[in-house]
Amino acid sequence: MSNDDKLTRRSLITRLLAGAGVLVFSGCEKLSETAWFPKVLGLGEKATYKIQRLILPRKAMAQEFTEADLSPHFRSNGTSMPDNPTYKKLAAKEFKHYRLEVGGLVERPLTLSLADLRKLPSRTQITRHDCVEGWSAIGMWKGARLSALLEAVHLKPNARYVVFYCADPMEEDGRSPYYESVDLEDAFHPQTILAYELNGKPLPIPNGAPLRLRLERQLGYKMAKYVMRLEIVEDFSRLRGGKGGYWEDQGYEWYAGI
Ligand SMILES: Nc1nc2c(c(=O)[nH]1)N[C@H]1C(S)=C(S)[C@@H](COP(=O)(O)O)O[C@H]1N2
Ligand SMILES: [Mo]
Repeated sequence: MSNDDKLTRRSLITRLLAGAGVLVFSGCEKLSETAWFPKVLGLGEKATYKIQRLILPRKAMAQEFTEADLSPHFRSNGTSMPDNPTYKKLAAKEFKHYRLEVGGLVERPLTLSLADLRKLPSRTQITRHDCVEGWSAIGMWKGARLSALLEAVHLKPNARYVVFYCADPMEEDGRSPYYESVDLEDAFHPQTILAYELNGKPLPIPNGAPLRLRLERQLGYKMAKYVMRLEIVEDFSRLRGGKGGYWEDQGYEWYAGI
């Protein structure tokens, strides 16, 4: 890259930061408003991701609410009952035989029951869920801190992303499940939890029982429900569509920042 190129890029980023700052700090509530931001600027998702990282302090917390703010009903979106015989058997026994598998680039692969997950350090948070389809809901989530789980498995030095594989098949062949991924920075964020409770009760099936990801600084589609397996990877090259998630493979942003 020539010096001129560098200068142009730098001033472009400065201008983007100024513009984005207005969006981020003017209390922009609607996701649709952030959804167009990268598109209007004509930049790819990598730029958006980098800019998000520049604007927001690395450990910025998503807003939290009080019990008075809870939505009377937390709706379900996407799958509300996985069409998967193995899942249905687990559900019939109230997930007593459910096991979360954690593997990939780890020194100590683990298999955890719900009781094991409940023994991990937990966090409870009242947050707003924003779906790209234009609805929001506030719920109280309790779950295991993903950071605690990742510390327990001892990541290998080349570990970069956590991939979440779900129980719901997304194609008629019944084989390709819903899946998602996050980088380690988001994985270790204090509000990133594997939730097993919603509003003080075991997570209902329509909302992802027995375990779903809460990733509060990103959009709803990142928050994998019916999580069965975690795989730690270095890149997405061996994942199905190579883009890091079911919706990403159809063209959605990988970093769905709010
Ligand atoms: N496994 C799985 N996870 C999923 C989905 C899905 O269809 N299957 N839908 C996503 C979308 S688009 C949203 S908005 C939220 C919906 O969560 P809810 O059903 O608890 O409202 O889950 C996300 N995670
Ligand atoms: Mo969504």
